[in-house]
Amino acid sequence: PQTIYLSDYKVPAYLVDHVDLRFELFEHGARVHSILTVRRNPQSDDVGAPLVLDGDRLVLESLALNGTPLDGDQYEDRGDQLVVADVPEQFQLSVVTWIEPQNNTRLEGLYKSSGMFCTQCEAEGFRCITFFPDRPDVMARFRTRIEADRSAYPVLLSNGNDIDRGDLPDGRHFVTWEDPFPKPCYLFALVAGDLVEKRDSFRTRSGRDIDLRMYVEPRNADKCAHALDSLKRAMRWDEEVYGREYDLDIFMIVAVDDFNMGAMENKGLNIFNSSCVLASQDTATDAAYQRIEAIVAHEYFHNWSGNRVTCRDWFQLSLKEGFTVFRDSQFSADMGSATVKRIEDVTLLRTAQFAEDAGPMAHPVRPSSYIEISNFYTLTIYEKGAEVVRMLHNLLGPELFRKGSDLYFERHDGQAVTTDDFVRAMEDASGRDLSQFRLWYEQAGTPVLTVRDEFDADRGVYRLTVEQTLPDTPGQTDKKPHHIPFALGLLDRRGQPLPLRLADDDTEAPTERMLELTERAHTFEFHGLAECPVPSLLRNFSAPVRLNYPWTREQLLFLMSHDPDGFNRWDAGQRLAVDVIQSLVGAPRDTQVEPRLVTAYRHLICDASLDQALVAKMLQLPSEAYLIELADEADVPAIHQARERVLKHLAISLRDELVACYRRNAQDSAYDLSPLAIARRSLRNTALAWLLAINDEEGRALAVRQFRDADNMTDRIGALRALVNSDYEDDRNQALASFYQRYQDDPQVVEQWFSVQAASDRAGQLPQIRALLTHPAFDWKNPNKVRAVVGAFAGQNLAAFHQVDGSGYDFLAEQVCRLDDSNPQIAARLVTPLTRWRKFAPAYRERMRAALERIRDKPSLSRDVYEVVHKSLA
Ligand code: B3K
Ligand code: ZN
Repeated sequence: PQTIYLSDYKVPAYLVDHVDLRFELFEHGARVHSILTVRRNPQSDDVGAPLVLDGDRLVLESLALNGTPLDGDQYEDRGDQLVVADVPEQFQLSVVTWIEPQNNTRLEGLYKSSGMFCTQCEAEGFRCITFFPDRPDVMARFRTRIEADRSAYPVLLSNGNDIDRGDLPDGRHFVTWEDPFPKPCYLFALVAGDLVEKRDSFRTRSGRDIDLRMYVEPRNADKCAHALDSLKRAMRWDEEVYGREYDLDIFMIVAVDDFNMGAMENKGLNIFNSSCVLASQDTATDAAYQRIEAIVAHEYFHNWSGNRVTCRDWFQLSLKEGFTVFRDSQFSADMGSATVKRIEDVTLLRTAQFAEDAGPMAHPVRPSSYIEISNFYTLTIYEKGAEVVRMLHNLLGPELFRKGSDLYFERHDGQAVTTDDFVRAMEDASGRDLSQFRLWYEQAGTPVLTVRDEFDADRGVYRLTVEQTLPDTPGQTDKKPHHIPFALGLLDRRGQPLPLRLADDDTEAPTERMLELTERAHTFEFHGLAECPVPSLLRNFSAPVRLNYPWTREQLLFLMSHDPDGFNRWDAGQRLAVDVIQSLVGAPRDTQVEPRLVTAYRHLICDASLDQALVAKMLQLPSEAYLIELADEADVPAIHQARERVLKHLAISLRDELVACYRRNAQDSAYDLSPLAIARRSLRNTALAWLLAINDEEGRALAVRQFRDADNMTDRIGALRALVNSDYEDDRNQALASFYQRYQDDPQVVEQWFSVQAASDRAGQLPQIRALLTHPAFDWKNPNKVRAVVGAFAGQNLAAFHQVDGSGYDFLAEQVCRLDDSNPQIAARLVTPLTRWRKFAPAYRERMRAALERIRDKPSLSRDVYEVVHKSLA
């Protein structure tokens, strides 16, 4: 396979102003008629270039230029390209292709999902529908006519406004849609199906009424309210916080069961994975409700950050994704607990993105090459990209940042631009020099900050030295220092914030500062201090870096209860727990568990005056995945055991407190989704999980009762999970059977049922995983089911996956090879755990590598899997 380089970028030789599409949809295939209005690009110096259109698995039925059919010698159909030499300055090209959506298992282009037709065109799916210059800097106006059988497909949707509809012979009908906004073809969408429509409306701040419509299969009609409410909140928020108003008269959301990712921001017609949009109290957990709100907002926000202003090429993907993730995380922070949202984002970043950045697939936020762009929808592009935008927000402050985003949208509306254009708008609006900051887009790898300090009691000066180092990553060494916003505060021994005087005469000093690091090392001096302070560093995680400071356990305990920065309170607790667990890895069985950890957790559980949402997070021990990420050479069973030991020790020591916590947080009012109600559900389910981890009989009774009586999915599945992870085998099996019985007709709940088992080291050992794969509800064609079983096993059930005989790795390799032919995008994602092979102790490492080699040796490997496997082994 060929590598594509950013440095090879050239403006398109031809532009397409208008696309006229007509789809004839049948059960045995679809005919696509396309009329492109094309002209030479005046900006291109490629004079006389042939017209080159992309295509993938298309059957070309006819081709005409300005109405005249072309002979076979006037064009060349190369399979993945259609080349027409000798074209005039301006012309119309008519292309007819035949495709087979019913056989499309890759879920790219036009395909069928539970009886309906739908599309996924980002990044390069439009070329699976018709021949087209499939690149985001070609922006055209689309008109789309869809024709299909009226009774099987009463609903026919595409982007924009419906301008015409009517009947056709043979029980068929058509609807025509017109999108007035020029867009890249990756934003094209089509849906045809027997769907019910839920309507709502939104009045914009300028007084326009927008028609909101959600389309779902009839059985899901009662699961739309949350998405529609979330949408309205997002629309209002984007007006208030970014000054962005919606632009079309209709906004549509469609739910489909078979979808490669979470959702897609097609202009005016967002398509969602059912699991990321459908919710009811009985079927969706709190986490699902929050995920839905965030994703609905994310896709909606793309209407400006992505659609109105789009990417010039796919190397710029983070331009829209990093910015939009930042926007949706600000939104979620505003809708619920801001501290909890930050904790969740940082947990994902530090666990998974840091691991990616330290592994063989590490790449900059703006990559400089790729083989398959689908492989670059990564945590680095999304989450680190969002952190980069957040750092701009930290450096500029909210007002100048808003000035910058206004300028960006105004300057580039209707254009396809680059991350550099984004930074320039921020620069121009703020007057700040961001040239060094741009390195965040170019250099891969997570910077490491090492902090040292000393106190000069005679002078009352506290000296803080911060050094940054940048690890090498594939193809990048000797990196330059980054421009890093570094938020900090200092606390006195009673936990009071101290003024941060950078000079002796600094009288009005603030108690928190956003310092800026630009050199390899900086020393800051804080004056006028009577005692040595405790530093609170990198507050609210002001930059995506690894932070090293020689904290004592004393200091961490102090910060856990005193830091005014909620994020850092949580972080101090995590660092303490990590330290305690790490000190037990491989240690003799009788090594003591730090008694102060128990005291600290007791305080968290018992002090009802604390922010319960934060407490619920602070009680979560660092995950195995995070502990592995922190290890140099991970011994997974030893890490698993050490973590289990700490958890059980806490549960035994705090057994009565946990029972009291459970009872105090029992449901006492109607179900609601306030942050407090969510926190209380989280607390009672944590209490249950811990009690069952130590086979507590009372805990068992509580779990069985909660499982039976719960009026919401968070509690029902919380109890199920606790039982599944316990030694009470009969209760586990009964609960699993009754849960399945109750929800077998709801695919989104069955997914959860699969993943509770696959992620459990009790219910998810290899033979049980294999049994799940042959369960009647399992479906290889449905990515959610594959993720729920294979993904959850390899990504969450780490002790079961990392078997020293390599059987877990061989199992994964087998499933990757099996999926590679039918859905290469999903297959390539599943490889991820194996790509980290260098991280593990030698016996594991070698077997992981062997599994990768087996995948590599599969005949006719997809480009997607090829890239991941070859880069991992390089
Ligand atoms: N833009 C889409 C992702 C498309 C992935 C294509 N393989 C969803 C999103 O980020 O909003
Ligand atoms: Zn996105």
